[in-house]
Amino acid sequence: MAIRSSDREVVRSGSFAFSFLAVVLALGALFTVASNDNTTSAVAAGGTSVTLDEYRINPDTINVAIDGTINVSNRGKVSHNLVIEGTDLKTETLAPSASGSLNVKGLKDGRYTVLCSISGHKEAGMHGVLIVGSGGPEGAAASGSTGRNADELTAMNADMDAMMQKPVDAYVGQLKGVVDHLNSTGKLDASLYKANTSYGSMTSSPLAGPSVLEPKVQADGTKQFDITAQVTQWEIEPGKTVSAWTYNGMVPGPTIRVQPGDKVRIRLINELPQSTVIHYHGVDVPVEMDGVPGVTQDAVNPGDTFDYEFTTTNHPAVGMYHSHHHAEAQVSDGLAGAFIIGDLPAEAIMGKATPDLRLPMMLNDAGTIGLSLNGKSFPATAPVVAVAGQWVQIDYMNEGQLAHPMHLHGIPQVVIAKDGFPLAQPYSADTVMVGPGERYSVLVHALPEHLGTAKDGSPALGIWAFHCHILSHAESSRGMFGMVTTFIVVPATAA
Ligand SMILES: [Cu+2]
Repeated sequence: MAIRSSDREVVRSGSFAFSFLAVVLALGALFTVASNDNTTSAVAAGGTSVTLDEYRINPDTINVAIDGTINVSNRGKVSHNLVIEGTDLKTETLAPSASGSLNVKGLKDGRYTVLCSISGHKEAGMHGVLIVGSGGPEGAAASGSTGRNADELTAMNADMDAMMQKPVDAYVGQLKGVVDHLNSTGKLDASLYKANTSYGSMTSSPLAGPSVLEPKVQADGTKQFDITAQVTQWEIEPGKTVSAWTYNGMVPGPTIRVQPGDKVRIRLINELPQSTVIHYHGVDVPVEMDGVPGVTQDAVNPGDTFDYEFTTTNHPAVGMYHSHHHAEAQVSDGLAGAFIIGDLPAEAIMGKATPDLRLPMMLNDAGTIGLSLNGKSFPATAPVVAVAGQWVQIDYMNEGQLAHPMHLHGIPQVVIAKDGFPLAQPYSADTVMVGPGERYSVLVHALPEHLGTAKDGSPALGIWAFHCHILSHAESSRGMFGMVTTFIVVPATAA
């Protein structure tokens, strides 16, 4: 039985899959076009520059003049080379940071395959197309024994598309239980979301963001939060597990939510192999509690415990708690979480005091965690799900080392606060640039007009791509990865 609004079918898995794939494929197409525009190398008199890293040849379409030279640098962490398939032309094996050059003398006008011949690297993604001169007759090779003809290039493109589809399928697979239930009962049951990666110690649904830590309330009313810093195996994307440095076994750490005027004790238990501290970023605390080793306190040694005690201010805050010791590694590897005091004033916009869903979205781009949203890389990222009519507040928190322009397709983001300070004049944007250390709080109003349309004209799920718009943070020659998710609008009848 399908979902019905009076007698109309409003959600069907077919329309779900169709609209989702349409969105994602359109996104993919956009990225592919932009990527080709941006990464096809120019043919310069001084030679063409190519970089190698894990596991890409950049650009993956290389133009070089007849008898020209390709300058190759290894920017990766392991050795690579660049080989022109079917010829004996190749660079020597380049150690990390090493450079070499490759002269294409003797190659005819045409298209060739380039790759890294070190075992496993081609399969991991290190292959590309080399266009010598004009690319040969009819834009394809047919040139000599080494070029690619049009059929071979078409097959290569089909292979690439199939590879890029795999992460999309893995992402969509997480939603199958929710969609099947919608179709059979007409109701949204987010608990049927089946994440394609392990969330370790996290207790709540990934759809609600990092779980909120319950305090131990003491006799004097103090809210005590026990935070154990420890090394945890964390699955970033399906099949890829890294050594993360975590608070309470999850990335980001559990969200700490308190109210203005609360007496708070954060008990840091250090089970890491290094000293650490906690700094309260964007939260007003006495200087002794500010968590800067050697300045406001001694670093907390492995095996030791430290209590941070303060009374929260009488105004809301959108803060973060994170390491301030060897932080370029400790925070990048996962030691960060949201610290939220109260609610931002937004009644004038929403017509009610609090949003239907409030979701911290932690951005990271470095360390063992890498490019990620709330500790996961696409296709492991969780979507944001809202019923038409609902308001969602997203608190972006950038714990990375780069700025990230967070772009939501289709629905405006109303920016209501910067670093937890309410804006006198909230403004709408489709892309919000979030620099390292910054927090932007935005409201997204899901409306019926943001739903999709099924083939029979009835409303279907509206699935909107939601990603960092630095394209190399979201797309690669292997498909979408990193800072990509979706915002899904569900018909109100399903609530
Ligand atoms: Cu980015």
